Amino acid sequence: MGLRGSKHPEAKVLLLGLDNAGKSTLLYKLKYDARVSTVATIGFNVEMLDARKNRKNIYLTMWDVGGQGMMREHWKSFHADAAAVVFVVDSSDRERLREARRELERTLRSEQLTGRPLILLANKQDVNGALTATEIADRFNLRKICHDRDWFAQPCSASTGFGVEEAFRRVVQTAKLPSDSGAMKDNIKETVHNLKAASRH
Ligand SMILES: Nc1nc2c(ncn2[C@@H]2O[C@H](COP(=O)(O)OP(=O)(O)OP(=O)(O)O)[C@@H](O)[C@H]2O)c(=O)[nH]1
Ligand SMILES: [Mg+2]
Repeated sequence: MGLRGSKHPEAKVLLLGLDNAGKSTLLYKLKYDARVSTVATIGFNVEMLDARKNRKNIYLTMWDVGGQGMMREHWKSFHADAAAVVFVVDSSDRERLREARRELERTLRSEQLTGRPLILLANKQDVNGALTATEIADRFNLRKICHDRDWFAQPCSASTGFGVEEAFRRVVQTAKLPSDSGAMKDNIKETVHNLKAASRH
């Protein structure tokens, strides 16, 4: 049974990336097809999205975790049972690309994320001078650092909606569904439980 008491399988998807990358903007664009003005996320947002995969209805629980420095220490509390990692990059912020790459590499080293697919979103393509998805994939050396997992680099703009549907399709396509939906049923409760435990130490 799923979270809503439904028998549809659920898959947990992590939205990670530096602060200001556009994760929350993307989440609400996907959920409400609306341009929502955001404030920096202290903590996380979680939304469920309906999708179809292999001719079945599924739910994706999208975890949008704050990207500010102090929040990054908590990213690992969210890693367990992730079906895919979506790493959002501000393609117009060349000065922080190195920092973004470092955080991505750190994330991919997590044992709990072994073999999980990566979808790199080259966001803010509407900004003049933004790097392309291919340029970012090259600068991050994705071919090498993702040699042991599926990956895809997708250009998008969470503000205008350009590339957002395509990005979602890629996530659904590559997400590794749990073979038994029961294994995922308490994923929100479990993650919150882990977070509470981590904050006590
Ligand atoms: N031009 C442009 N601005 C965007 C785009 N996506 C997000 N933004 C803007 O970038 C800023 C940060 O967006 P957020 O979605 O709050 O960023 P975030 O990744 O959730 O940041 P944290 O919560 O701090 O981790 C906001 O002012 C957004 O309006 C985009 O595609 N194009
Ligand atoms: Mg946010």
